Amino acid sequence: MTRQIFVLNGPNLNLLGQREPGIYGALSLASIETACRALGEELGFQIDFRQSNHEGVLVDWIHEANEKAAGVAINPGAYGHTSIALHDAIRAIAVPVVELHLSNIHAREAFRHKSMIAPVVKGVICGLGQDSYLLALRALKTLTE
Ligand code: CA2
Repeated sequence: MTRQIFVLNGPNLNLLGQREPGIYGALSLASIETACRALGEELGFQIDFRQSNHEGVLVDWIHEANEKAAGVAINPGAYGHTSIALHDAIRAIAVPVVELHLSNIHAREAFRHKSMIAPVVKGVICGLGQDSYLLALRALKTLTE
């Protein structure tokens, strides 16, 4: 059975590969999407990969995931550090959510050490670049079985 998985990306992640390769790697978001689709196929997932710079759009997509998807992998970008709205949205849905970050947020500025959504997700993966996305999908495989 093929399950749909939402892979959601927050603000500024559309800029990946263009700047700050030392922190985020040289890959573009499009190439990460391609890798997610390839692994998704292997795992029996149909990947719905999206990015928005707008907090409310991410909230709407989390609600939509509860209707249409078996699980969510989310890189909330900087909203992960600030957004009570994302916390509440994730808390309100029944499907499993995995938080991920490309960089190791704990090895960076103090303001990145706190995640507002960490208490309401199944697990958090960070610091592994593109592999953070792929490991989140592998975790969702187990979580949705
Ligand atoms: O490490 C991650 O994946 C982050 O979620 C990325 C966010 C950052 O605010 C989080 O603390 C950690 C920022 C994404 C911005 O990406 C850029 C890419 C290229 C140039 C500038 C920003």
